[in-house]
Amino acid sequence: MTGRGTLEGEAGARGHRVAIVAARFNDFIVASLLKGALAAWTAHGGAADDLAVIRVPGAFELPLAARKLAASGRYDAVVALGCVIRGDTPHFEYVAGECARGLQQASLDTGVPVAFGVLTVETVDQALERAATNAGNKGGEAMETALEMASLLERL
Ligand code: INI
Repeated sequence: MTGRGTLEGEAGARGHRVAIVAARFNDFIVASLLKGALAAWTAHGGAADDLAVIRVPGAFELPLAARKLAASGRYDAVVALGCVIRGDTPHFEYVAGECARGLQQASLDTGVPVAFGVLTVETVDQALERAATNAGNKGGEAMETALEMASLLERL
């Protein structure tokens, strides 16, 4: 509780179980997102035994795996990691759009937080910026969001 009538979660990992589901496509970026997520898990006190990492082929496959993990009852939150780069084809719209829609649906259907750690960018440079090893790593941010939401849902 931070002030009268205000309720928030906090990003503590201790005692929580989390699944990370990460796409292999564009792994030169996703590997950095995964590193960021693992670093955030450890920094917030998470235990190695309470974290599972699951790999899927691409961002399009993230929602189904995330939904099954969320519905399993084994995890307090799921973190989805991937990278969709626009390139020259309309494929981007389908992959990125369905990935985002499906992950939100997985969360709403199961009541388990699913954090959106999927980069949807125009260029490789933009992806590299967001997967950097500093504080701006979107994988780390997604892990913190998942932990905060898991904590909040316990309090609501
Ligand atoms: N998957 C990604 O994760 N990122 C991409 O940029 C991407 N592009 O550009 O095509 C991509 N495509 C593969 C897709 O996610 C599925 O794995 C594939 O269509 C099979 O279902």
